[in-house]
Amino acid sequence: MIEVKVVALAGGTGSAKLLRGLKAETGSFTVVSNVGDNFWNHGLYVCPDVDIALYTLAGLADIEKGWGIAGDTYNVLRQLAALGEETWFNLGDRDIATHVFRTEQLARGNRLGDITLMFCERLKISQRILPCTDDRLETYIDTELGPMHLQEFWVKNHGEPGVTGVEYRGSDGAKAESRAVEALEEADRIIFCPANPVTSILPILSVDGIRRAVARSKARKVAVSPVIGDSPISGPAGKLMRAIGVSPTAASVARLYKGMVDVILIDAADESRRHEVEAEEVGARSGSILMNDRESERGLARLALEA
Ligand code: FO1
Repeated sequence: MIEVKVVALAGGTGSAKLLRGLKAETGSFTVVSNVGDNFWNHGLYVCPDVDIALYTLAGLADIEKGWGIAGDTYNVLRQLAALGEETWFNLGDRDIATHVFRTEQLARGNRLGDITLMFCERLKISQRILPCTDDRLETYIDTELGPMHLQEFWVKNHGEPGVTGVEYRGSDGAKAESRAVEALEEADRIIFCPANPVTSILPILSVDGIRRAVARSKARKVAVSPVIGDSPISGPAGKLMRAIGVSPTAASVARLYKGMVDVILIDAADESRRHEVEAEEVGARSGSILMNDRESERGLARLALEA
């Protein structure tokens, strides 16, 4: 076991796999989660990136699907459909319990950070998961059909509309979660999990207090590339990176994280392109970054802990 104070910036499926690897390799760490994909659905507050981290570290996640609880059923959703409601967002029955609990706690005046720590305690998770902010911060995609929330773009419209830009609504006034800031400032190592930079990591860094804490921290800062060659490992990263004017390559990821990270882990297949990353004044290490089983998750966690 390697004992260092580790903070992981996380959002989405790739991140969840690395979190599972980190859990196996180092007992305690703090996750600072994206909240830009949070939204209201059927009167419930849904926090997909917080929840995939919770479910993963509680051993409940449907990690291959990338969201929700393994083996969940969809009775509530079917009944909502029978009542004529829109059910394009597949909330499982057990997953709904999470959103009911969270929504009720918010209605009682509790903050998202405190509620997330309550989940950690009640689901017996020994790591800490914190949202980057308690405030409302939402990723909106500017499309040919007009601006739409990330979930409306990705899930309802299958990521199909043409994209012209991305906005992090609310980021200007969003206050960084205080324990997340403290953890970043005290960290020995900050790991940027492999995730779509545009929809998972940049929204976290759009919170001024988080960005400053990362920049100020004396920690070794390591990012895992979510791209191999010219292809993102999963999801809509390619389309969204191109929409903000960068090509989906490890070098572009380096440019987006410049000044924030010391080194990027790139895949061994990209070894010949290492100089492109280094040209962005970011260090590069190569190794096997694809996670297709528990062993490769642990292997990548070790690389991220040692790079
Ligand atoms: N993604 C989908 O592509 N389709 C879904 O129906 C869907 C449901 C869903 C329910 C709960 C949840 O926490 C996440 C869910 N996701 C679904 C994933 C989510 O849309 C995004 O992949 C994340 O927000 C990106 O990190």
